[in-house]
Amino acid sequence: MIPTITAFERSPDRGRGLARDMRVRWALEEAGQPYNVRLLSFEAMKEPAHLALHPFGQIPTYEEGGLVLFESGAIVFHIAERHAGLLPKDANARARAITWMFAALNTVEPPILELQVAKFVEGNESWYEARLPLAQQRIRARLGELSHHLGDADWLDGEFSAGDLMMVAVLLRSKPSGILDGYPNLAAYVARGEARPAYKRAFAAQLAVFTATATS
Ligand code: GTB
Repeated sequence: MIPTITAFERSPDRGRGLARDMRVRWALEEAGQPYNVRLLSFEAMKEPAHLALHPFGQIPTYEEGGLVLFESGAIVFHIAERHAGLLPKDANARARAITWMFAALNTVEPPILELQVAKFVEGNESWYEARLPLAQQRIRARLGELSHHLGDADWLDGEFSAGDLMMVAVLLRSKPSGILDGYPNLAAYVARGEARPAYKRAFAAQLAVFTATATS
């Protein structure tokens, strides 16, 4: 059964791989699984047909036979559990890889997201500029700790895993602000993720959507 995922018809990031369908596409590519994509406008995401799949009216979703999932972390975990290549066989190593998925989503992503949301939603507020240094400081604290942990290793815990996939996807969101450049080992870690053939295929697929819809 070929799964169907949802993605932005016209992504606000202009197809630079920052929307959350990218991590699902990447996981499917790592697993060697074909997939279909249903593109949604912002209006369609809030209509009953999509709300029946995603209670918060967002992308991505994942449909496979009778199974419907939302939340990029849950979807990547589902893919990683069912296909080889994203989770180690050893039970303890597997648990650690899953821990890194949670760390990416629950500990590293929130401060990165806070800065992005501030820019998009609060950029015109009088207090916007005053709030930036603290928001940036919170990101630097997390990246500093992560950088210390990674050291000169290629991946967070041995072989590449779904934990790295999720961490790289999250760190990519700190790239446009320039903050990632302050941590050369993390920048190199992200570059290693981006260099993976599966990442490149996923990136090209979501960029092709933007290119096609921008010119149509
Ligand atoms: N926790 C959920 C998950 O991980 O799946 C969050 C899902 C989510 O935030 N989806 C966003 C969405 O559907 C798209 S990815 N937003 C529409 C809405 O909530 O109405 C977030 C995103 C959007 C744009 C950029 N960008 O332009 O750089 C990056 C990320």
